[in-house]
Amino acid sequence: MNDKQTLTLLLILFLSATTFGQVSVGGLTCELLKDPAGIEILQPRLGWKIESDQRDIHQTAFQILVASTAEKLAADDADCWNSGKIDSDQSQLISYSGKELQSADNCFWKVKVWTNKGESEWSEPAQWSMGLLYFKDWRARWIGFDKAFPWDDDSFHARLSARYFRKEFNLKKAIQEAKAYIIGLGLYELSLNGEKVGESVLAPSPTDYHENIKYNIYDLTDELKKGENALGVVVGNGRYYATRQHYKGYKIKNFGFPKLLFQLVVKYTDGTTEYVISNNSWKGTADGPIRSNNEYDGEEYDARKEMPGWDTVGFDDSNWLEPEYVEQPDGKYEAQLNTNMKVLKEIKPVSVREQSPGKYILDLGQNFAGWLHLNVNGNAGDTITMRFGEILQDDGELFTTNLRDAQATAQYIVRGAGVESWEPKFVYYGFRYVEITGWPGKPTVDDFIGKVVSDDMAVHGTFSTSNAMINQIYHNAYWGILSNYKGMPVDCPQRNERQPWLGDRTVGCYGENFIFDNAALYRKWVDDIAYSQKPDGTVSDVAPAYWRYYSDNMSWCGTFLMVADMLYQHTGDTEPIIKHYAGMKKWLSYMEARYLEDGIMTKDSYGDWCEPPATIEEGRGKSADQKYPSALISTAYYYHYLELMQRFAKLSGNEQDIAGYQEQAGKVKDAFQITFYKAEQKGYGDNKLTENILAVAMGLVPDLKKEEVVGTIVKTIEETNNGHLSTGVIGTQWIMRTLTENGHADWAWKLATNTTYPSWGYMVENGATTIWELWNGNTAAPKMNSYNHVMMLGDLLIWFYEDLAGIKSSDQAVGYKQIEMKPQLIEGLDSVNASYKSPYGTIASSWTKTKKKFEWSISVPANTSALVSIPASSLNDIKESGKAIAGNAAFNVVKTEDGRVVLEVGSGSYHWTSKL
Ligand code: RAM
Repeated sequence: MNDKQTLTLLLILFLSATTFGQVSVGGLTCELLKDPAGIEILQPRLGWKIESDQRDIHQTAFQILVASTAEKLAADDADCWNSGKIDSDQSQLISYSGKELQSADNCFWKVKVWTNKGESEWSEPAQWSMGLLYFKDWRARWIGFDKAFPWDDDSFHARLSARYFRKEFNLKKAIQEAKAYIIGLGLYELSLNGEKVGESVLAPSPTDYHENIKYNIYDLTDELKKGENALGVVVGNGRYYATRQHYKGYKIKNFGFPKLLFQLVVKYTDGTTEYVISNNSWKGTADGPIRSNNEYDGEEYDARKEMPGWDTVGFDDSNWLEPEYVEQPDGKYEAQLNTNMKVLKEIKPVSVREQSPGKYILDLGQNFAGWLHLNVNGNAGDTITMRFGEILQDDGELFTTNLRDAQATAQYIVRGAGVESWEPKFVYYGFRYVEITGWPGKPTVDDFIGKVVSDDMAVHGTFSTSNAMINQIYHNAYWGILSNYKGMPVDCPQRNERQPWLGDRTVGCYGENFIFDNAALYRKWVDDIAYSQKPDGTVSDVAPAYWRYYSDNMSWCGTFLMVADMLYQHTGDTEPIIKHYAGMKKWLSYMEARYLEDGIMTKDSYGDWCEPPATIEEGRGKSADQKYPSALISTAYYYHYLELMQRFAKLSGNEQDIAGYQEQAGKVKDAFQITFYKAEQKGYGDNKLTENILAVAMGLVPDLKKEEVVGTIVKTIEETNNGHLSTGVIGTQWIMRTLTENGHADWAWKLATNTTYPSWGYMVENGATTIWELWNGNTAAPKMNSYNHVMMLGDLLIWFYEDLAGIKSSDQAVGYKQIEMKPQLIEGLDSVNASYKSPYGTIASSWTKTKKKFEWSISVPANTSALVSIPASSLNDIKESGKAIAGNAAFNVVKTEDGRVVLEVGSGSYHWTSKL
């Protein structure tokens, strides 16, 4: 080989190495989840992320291999599906279309991509498993005790002990695979040979058990041993045995006594299968240490009743009972694809002090949902009582009036065996402070750990700014949202409510997604909402409908559509829209048939719920529980839904409906203008801030009048409200974006940074570590006064990410296939640093501003593009990584307007600087 040939060969080797090295593929998902167990659709959708340190990466083709075992996949033996090389830029939501999948199948898969800058290696393998697709797949029987025991008390504050079940069994052959399927209602904890299985707590996710029930799957292949094994299951009440019994004429749904369905499927290496199922060969007792467990009232534990070794082989269960075969619940069984709750964090208390002799107040320093772990050394029978609350009274006592009749108490009776550790299993508390009485000796902070218990959700956004108040509000939002994810989004975690109210999340769910990967939870929730729908079309205000509230209104019930839309916008998933289109259409028709009069939706329930009283004094001591139904609000939302339905009709293949919705929207818009517009006040209805904001936000204002209505909005904020908002739940959902879109980001900023009433900052100034239910939460009548409610966040988080950080999905290519990056420059805000894990990869935006210069680092994931709006009066004022960009073909100039240059860029990291 001569020199030239050697050089050519080296060059070829180098080029092929770099072609591979440039692009890799990972982050594999099935149905947008990592390695899910229990998929129940036959064509699950697959996705992946492409990584590269090169810019402008586009996928041009992909190939997927799916095999029934990990070994087959490793050998490229794709016995389920080999897609072949498919030319496509799609890297999310690609439907499996291989061999027909069966119940409990395992699928191992990998993917390889081709891009404009080379191809990847095969990805690391990922997997999913199928759920039990047919009722006949369940061989187990429901067991339980359909009665109260002498120590139980089924009066109003129902007290029921936990039910314990156990089973020993022998596995005679070598195990190839073992999977357990379990439904423990309301809540269960599973253990095997004395060890808790998995990290879930308070499982499964709650549903309306008349409609559907979630089962969990555990892979026990590694935990089971050949020979003798023992299973233990403790079952608690959850929402199944309702927190309140005999609530005469009241709304609460009760389902019955706790019960269990369990099935272990063991496949031996010789090809045979063995089942261990719940039946009357199990043993059970209700006389264990958990004497009572009630979500509102708390858990009582008598350590003297512990049964050491009850879930291990050889335990003497001769005095345990034979469980009864109990009626199976009505709901259909579904694999739970949203995550269970888990202990997510531990909090060390900040202080403990003696309030009065023997009564201690422990401060955790943060309001949150979860429980307290304790270590205690006492005498048998010592009874420790812990009461939980969110704030203290002026005299330092625990404040519990706002819990209404929720007793929110934990009781621990000491066993007397040296240092004992305990935490509850089947309840949670919403609290920052704990009152402790009956402690043997004097407690110290080291005796306690706060355990934060919420859905195990990935945090996929980060956000911080140069403004300390904004950062604190973000912190409070984070903790508030986390506290209220309980397998469903509840309104509050502390009082005798904790209901998944639809109206609290209408827009909030969209903002929350910037912080938490909540898509699986909201996919479940949109199903919960659909299950709440009655045959006539009405949808509940609370879903799952534990409370029977069917008050018929647009702003709460329409969350049905809004959640499906949020999932579509953030993840590109049309499935919830397709699945529920018929139900949404039915609900709208139902509302129209009953309440539509000449284009006006006359029925509303809550109005602009929890609107702030004009001053603190005006609202002092007053109950906020006032409803002011408003046809303006319901009509504005109705119009918005008619617009959404046009889009949904298209996305779900119901094009024939589009014209009807369009025509109807036109009529409603006209009727809205005629009915509500008042020329003399240059605004709508009673000229309230919320009314004018809705008119603008929903696109109901004729073009010629828009400027003056926006003027009225600003005037209300500036003059009437002295620089504050005056919106309740409804107006706050749109206020920040409406101001910003209409050229008043500065006013949005003022509202966001206010520290006087009413504002988020006012809450912070008054000690809030979460978000309050009421703007005047510290002075209103305490009956309805939660200190951990998320509904007042409105569209604030959306504004933080979309408008301050400039991370927004384009609605032309949803799910962040195309990203719009347009940070607002606001006087007083000097820097923002944010990131968001989109389906395609992490989007980052970090900027700083001085009087003369704007500096901005961004990351755009591979296989997406971004429209980047850089503040600069001309292209010549912009540099990227220190180099002028004028004349560089890599940067496609889309437009120059309003002091901004808008470029279209491909994936990669960029560092922009511009002259201001
Ligand atoms: C209350 C809660 C909830 C709200 C309903 C209307 O009980 O505050 O958040 O949605 O009322």
